[in-house]
Amino acid sequence: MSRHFAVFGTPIAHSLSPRIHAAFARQTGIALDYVAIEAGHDDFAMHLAAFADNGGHGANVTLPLKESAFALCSNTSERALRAGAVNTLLRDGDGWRGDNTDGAGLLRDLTQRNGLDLRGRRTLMLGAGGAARGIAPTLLDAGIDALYIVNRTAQNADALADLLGDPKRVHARYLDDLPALGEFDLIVNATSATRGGELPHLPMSMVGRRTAAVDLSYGEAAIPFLAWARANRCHDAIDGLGMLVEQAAGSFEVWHGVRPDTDLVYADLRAHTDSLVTA
Ligand code: SKM
Repeated sequence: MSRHFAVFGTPIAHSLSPRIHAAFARQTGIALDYVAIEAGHDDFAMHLAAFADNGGHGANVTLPLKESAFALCSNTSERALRAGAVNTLLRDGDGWRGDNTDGAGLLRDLTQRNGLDLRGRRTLMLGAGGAARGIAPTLLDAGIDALYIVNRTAQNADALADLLGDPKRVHARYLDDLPALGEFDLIVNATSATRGGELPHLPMSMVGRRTAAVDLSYGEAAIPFLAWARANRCHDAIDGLGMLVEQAAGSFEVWHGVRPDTDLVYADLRAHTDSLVTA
């Protein structure tokens, strides 16, 4: 019997999650269907309830719904609780169990696929929304030296810093403070602002000898930040495609108890997105 899965968010038409999960299903011989469902803040709960009524077994949640998803879970994993955000839902009785595989996905991509050692890195994270919340606890656990959170709305940066509860290492700052903050070894763009092609002014003084610049998005959306990283000679410029595949493998494991191999799926997606960007 084929189990039902979906990804919720907006905009969702270009999500690669259906393609990734179909590939994992072929690889593991597990029968499933996985569709993309357009949903915003106003209608997410309604769409999710309809999905559950139709036998929905599990779902991913993306922008801008990760915090709303957290709020409607009947229980959550430890990592979702720390993030206050959920990207993976699993049907649990009459409710949903929430998990978050974003942080582990990013960590795997950076350390295993890209060979980065995160320990001791002075880190800047742009953004304090659902994506930022998912990855911040993992970066701290991976041994980064300090985490500066900078967000257009300073209140959100403060709230995330409070949630993380590590005041010696975590600092919320304003965009205007960037020129005074010195060099960073890791700069993570976790904002969605650059999807609209808008990049805040990022001073060159942030770039040091081994700065790795990482955008959590991929394809067109990652172009402005990665172009800035290359123009300013960052040591590494990494997009979010590898993280996307790894977080999907994490969700797949939560739902099916099997961890799929990600290398071939990543190679397929890389060719696919490169062809779209250069088209
Ligand atoms: O966290 C992931 C989410 O699970 C799926 C997704 C997508 O389909 O684009 C992106 C990320 O937010």
